[in-house]
Amino acid sequence: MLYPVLTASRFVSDLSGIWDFRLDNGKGFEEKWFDAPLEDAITMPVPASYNDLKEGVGFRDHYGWVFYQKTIAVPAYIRREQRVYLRCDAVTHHAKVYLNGQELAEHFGGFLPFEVELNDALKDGDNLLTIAVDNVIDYTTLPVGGKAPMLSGPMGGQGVPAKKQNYPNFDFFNYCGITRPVRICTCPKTYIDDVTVTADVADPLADKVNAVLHYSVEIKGENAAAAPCRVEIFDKAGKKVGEAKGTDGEIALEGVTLWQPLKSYLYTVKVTAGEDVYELPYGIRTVKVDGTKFLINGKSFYFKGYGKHEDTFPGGRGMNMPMYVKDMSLMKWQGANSFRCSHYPYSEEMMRLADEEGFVVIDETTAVGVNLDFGGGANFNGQKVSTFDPEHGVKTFEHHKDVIRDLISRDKNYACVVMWNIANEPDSYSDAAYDYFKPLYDLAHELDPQNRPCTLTSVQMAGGPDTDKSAILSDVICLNRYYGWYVGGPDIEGPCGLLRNELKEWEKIGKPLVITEYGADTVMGFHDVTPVMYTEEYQLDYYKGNNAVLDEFGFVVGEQVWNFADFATSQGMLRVQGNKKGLFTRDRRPKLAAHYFRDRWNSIPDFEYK
Ligand code: GCB
Repeated sequence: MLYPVLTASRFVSDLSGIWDFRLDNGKGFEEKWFDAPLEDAITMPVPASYNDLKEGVGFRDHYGWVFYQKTIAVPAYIRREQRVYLRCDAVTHHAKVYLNGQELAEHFGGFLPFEVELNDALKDGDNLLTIAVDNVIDYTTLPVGGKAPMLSGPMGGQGVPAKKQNYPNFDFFNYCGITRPVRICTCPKTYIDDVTVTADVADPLADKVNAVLHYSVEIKGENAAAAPCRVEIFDKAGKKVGEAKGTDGEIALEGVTLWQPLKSYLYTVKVTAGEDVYELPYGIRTVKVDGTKFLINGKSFYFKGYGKHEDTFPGGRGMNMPMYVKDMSLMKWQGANSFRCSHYPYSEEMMRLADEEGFVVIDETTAVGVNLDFGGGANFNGQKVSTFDPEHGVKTFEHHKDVIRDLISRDKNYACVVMWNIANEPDSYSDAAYDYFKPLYDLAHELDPQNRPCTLTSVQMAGGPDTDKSAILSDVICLNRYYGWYVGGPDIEGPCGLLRNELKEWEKIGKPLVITEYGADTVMGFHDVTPVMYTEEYQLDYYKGNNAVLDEFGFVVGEQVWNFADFATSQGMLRVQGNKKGLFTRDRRPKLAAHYFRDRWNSIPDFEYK
């Protein structure tokens, strides 16, 4: 799905601002709140998660539907001349869209965009737009939530009584609402629906790099078949460097500037189809797994960076442009070159910024919590149930396919995306795991026009290559490991020996490996001469111990710490006002270990480290 941009033929009207809002009291649908202005409405910004924006547990932990409302108007001449649609970038997790009381669309999944045609539903003058949002998560949704009575948490919390609960099977707060922009977009009635570009680079290491761009344009609408199509390529200075005609074709470019990690270069692909014009920023680079190396532009790349979250105060998971820019600046300050979109697709603004700034991104689906084994299990009536148990296990497979499809459709053209992460810490070790995941990897490979590597970030419980099905399926092995924290803490030396032993096993299968999570909770300001868990000294020693082991192995091609910054979670015995594993606090103050990584990463080259 194309990102909405202003061009000579397209208009975008951003509906960000204060909307009317009301929590459902269980009667919202019965009383048709979508049919008339909301009574007793309160104010709510869009985009933002609503949870932390008003006081009280009832508000923060509201579990169920809420209603957002806004009056919109679109001039009649635009409605006559153009296709008018609503684009919701992310509504977490389940949305119903109404215009003047009429239901126009329903969408499942809280982190990917959807569009709603408005032309036929819009009337002259004011129109009442209502978006109802549900945050309930269960065994059919991604992320996965537990709904059963007497649950115990992912971190092994105590049982909670059988009442409706906001109960995620993952370790981040279930922020929800309209978290990314809602826009009214217009385009000609015959319009460019999709653009796909790939590049064949003859030799990325040559003095003069030549490339052939392959493009494909999908045109829809009244005169789609007859619309003449032209594609032009402009360099950064705005000079035209190539062009072609037709909806599918090739454009040869000589002496291209490659998109490189931290040295981004974006061309503009300008598509004209009939009256419609669309412009796509596009970076040319290659990605390849070669033996135990991860090659970008033909050179062996070393991932230095983080698992992140979209998590800030007080907007929760709401789009936060200043923080995106600040985070990228801090990452550069630290000498990092990459991050992972843990545990859901990030906003398109963040992806475009990563493309622009040259960060290398591991792009992740919303499949977190596909594992009923945590802390005894987010399980069925208190009894342990295997994740893929046909009757009582997860029922996420079909939705998982949709998410992969929509993610790749949204992000396929970004140069920053070098790998797809199919799931975070799923049950990749039970017998049924292979049958669940194999078709999903196949689907991602098949759908991605660049056929990038696929992986899943594997949980410690999955064990080594003999038990973990990701060993066969993943092009790059990605491990989340907590040696010296959940395993063996407060000892660091002993657990690091276990890490060494485990890596020796993985080394045998001949694939590159990235440690995609390792970390220790650290409360800013806690200090001790003897490293004690939760102090800044402990976090530092933890990382020094683990890194020394990672440096021993040539096939380890990256280290991504958990986490870039502290973040909000559900409450639990192991969570001190949230997860404190950040190198930075939630308001981006560096802990001791942040300075250590700054030294380390600035002395590790992006390429040919090992
Ligand atoms: C993990 C999860 C991540 C958690 C982290 C932790 O393995 O992937 O979501 O936040 O551990 O801190 O426990």
